[in-house]
Amino acid sequence: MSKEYSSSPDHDRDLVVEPAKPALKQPPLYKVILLNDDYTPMDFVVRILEHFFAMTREKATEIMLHVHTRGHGVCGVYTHDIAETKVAQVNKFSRRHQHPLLCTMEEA
Ligand code: TYC
Repeated sequence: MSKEYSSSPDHDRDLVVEPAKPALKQPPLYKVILLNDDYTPMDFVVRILEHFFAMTREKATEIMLHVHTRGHGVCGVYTHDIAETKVAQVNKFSRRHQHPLLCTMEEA
């Protein structure tokens, strides 16, 4: 290499070296939310929470009662596609059983 283009310490003085940006970042997370209504039976909501969110009977009952008294509640936090799938599964299952239960999602 010629003298002019060599990277000897003499020629590096004006270079600013930035640290590399991390190549990966955490994906955004979404809360899956259950909404209260006046018609869906309590035991149906408990069944949903057990089946689609792998809750114990006790945890499912606690969340159902929270939704019943407060109007809405979080069933779980997931990446976008998993949250979307859970919402679709719950709403489809509820419609199939002719209940108005609504499930939705929002960024955590
Ligand atoms: N409020 C309903 C009732 O009294 C029960 C219920 C709970 C419905 C939670 C929806 O997300 C819900 N039968």
